[in-house]
Amino acid sequence: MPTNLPPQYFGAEKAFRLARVPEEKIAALEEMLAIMPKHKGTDHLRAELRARIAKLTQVSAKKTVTHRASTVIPKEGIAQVAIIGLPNAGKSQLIAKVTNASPTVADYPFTTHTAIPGMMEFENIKIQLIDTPPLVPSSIEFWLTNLLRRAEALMIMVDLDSDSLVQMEAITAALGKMRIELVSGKAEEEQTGIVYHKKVLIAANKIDLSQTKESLVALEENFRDKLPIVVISAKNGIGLEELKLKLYEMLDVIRVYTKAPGDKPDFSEPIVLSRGATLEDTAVEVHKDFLARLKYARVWGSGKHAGIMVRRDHIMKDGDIIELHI
Ligand SMILES: Nc1nc2c(ncn2[C@@H]2O[C@H](COP(=O)(O)OP(=O)(O)OP(=O)(O)O)[C@@H](O)[C@H]2O)c(=O)[nH]1
Ligand SMILES: [Mg+2]
Repeated sequence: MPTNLPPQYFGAEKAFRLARVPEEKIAALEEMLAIMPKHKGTDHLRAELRARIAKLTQVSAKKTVTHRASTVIPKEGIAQVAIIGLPNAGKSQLIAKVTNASPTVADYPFTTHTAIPGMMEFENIKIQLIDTPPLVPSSIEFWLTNLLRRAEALMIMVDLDSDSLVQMEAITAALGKMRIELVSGKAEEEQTGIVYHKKVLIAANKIDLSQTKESLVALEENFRDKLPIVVISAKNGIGLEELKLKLYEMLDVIRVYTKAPGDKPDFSEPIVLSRGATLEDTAVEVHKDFLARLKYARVWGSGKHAGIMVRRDHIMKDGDIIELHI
């Protein structure tokens, strides 16, 4: 039976081969396990990976007494976005404001010690945001590295109440050590297993405070041309709608709706696809059997189409409505 492993799997496998210490090996194996599709063809391979993780966990437990936190947060919604930043930047405050989670927000640094997921609603979709501990050398553990590498995108929380460039430098240095490189929204993502490319949105927080202008100007002058920036106050709710929109745009996805013949489409349940997805990709999302069974489809939307028949390689556009005929 074919295993149909996605390309990211081979990236994780390469990371495993390059890993030197048990914790790093475990992180790579867990990543491989999380990426691997679950079906009969992969049963054996998944069991093998679990056995290797169990063995390595014993080795690392003998060496260290620290408790190993669970490393993989199951993905929910259309994408997983990790919020990172230095202590006290307002990461937990943002999560508390825009998601259903309620992490502790406090005026002292190093409040957050674990990853806390929360769901953020935007129009008719949900995006999973993950609160993380501050990104300073003392709190970067393997599980955090693994989490950031697995996330679809990152959000950097900059505290405008202190020097934005110093923060950006510290954050990019920490990411560099994790072999994570930031790319602008448009760049092609390539998961080589040596360098992990991540799209990022910079959230410049605490704009409600009075002494923030200098820090914001410096941030914009240095990063505006390279990365998207949104100015917010997580506490007072300023700029949060724009933040949601920019995050959505950065994910570079489209929404397609299905309808049954003679019916109206259901706009509450979009099929979310990467930009450039074809009719075939859409059909598989609806049901895996549709790849073989699809006879033809009709498409409405994209400006000029009105129920025209399209081929399997037809590129879908945002807002398209399709009727699948099997
Ligand atoms: N004035 C102002 N204060 C904020 C804002 N966002 C967060 N804060 C305050 O900043 C402090 C730190 O907020 P947290 O959300 O706990 O920061 P964090 O980034 O999660 O901090 P760590 O968990 O230590 O990494 C708290 O006192 C918040 O009330 C904001 O938009 N404006
Ligand atoms: Mg926190």
